[in-house]
Amino acid sequence: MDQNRIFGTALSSYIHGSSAAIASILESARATRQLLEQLEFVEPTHGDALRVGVFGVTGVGKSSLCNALAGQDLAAVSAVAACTRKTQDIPVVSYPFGGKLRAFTLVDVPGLGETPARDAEYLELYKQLIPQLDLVVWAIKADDRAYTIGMNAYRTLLKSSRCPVLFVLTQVEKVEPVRHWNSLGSTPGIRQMENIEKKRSEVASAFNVAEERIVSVSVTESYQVEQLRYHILSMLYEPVQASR
Ligand SMILES: Nc1nc2c(ncn2[C@@H]2O[C@H](COP(=O)(O)OP(=O)(O)OP(=O)(O)O)[C@@H](O)[C@H]2O)c(=O)[nH]1
Ligand SMILES: [Mg+2]
Repeated sequence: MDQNRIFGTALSSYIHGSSAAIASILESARATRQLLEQLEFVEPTHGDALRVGVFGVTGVGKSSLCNALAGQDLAAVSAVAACTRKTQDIPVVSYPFGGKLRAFTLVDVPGLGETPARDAEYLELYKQLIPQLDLVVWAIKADDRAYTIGMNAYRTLLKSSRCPVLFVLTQVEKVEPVRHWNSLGSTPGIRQMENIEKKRSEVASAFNVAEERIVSVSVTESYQVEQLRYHILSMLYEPVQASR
């Protein structure tokens, strides 16, 4: 489904003549296909209870992302105030291509940046959690450009940690020009896609991570949520060896 959308957007950019957008959309489709091809997994490398922490600044949509990935509204969400106050385990089960059950647990946590006192408390909470995690999903709101809190926390907690990190740009339908969002296909418009790609590269350089480790998602538009789930699975489970 996501792939069809991507090709739909690529076709539309072809019609409207934006070669940079075509290139980035096709690259995104190629990356998706590569991920999908890896979806026959061998056993987990990290034991049975795979745990994925969802970290980031308050309001970026961590709890909403957890609910979307789990396919159930298990975590409370707020449109107006910092919401999550305690960690919450959220189970996710998946049968990639009708194959073997693949499961992991998302750990939803309170967000950073509310007050200095809360930050101290929550940073300590993140720090205690990291040794129990197999992966951290670090969420950044796509239309946010104030990185200080997130960057400091990431550097302090994870830069030298062995825990892998996957970055997620959330709420990408809010990237300008907002009115270009393609509601019919639920995909970004061409100019939005160009700006999302620029944002990915900016975040890659700010946080010093590879662009391939940054996935863009919109929960309200169900855009690339499936792709994110596959990306998480591919980082948790070893792909089958080419010789098998
Ligand atoms: N437009 C839009 N809004 C979203 C999206 N994802 C989440 N939101 C909204 O963003 C607001 C904050 O979402 P939460 O999931 O509570 O954010 P959070 O990061 O868990 O916040 P804390 O628990 O305070 O750390 C809510 O109003 C959500 O409905 C999205 O993809 N698009
Ligand atoms: Mg929350």
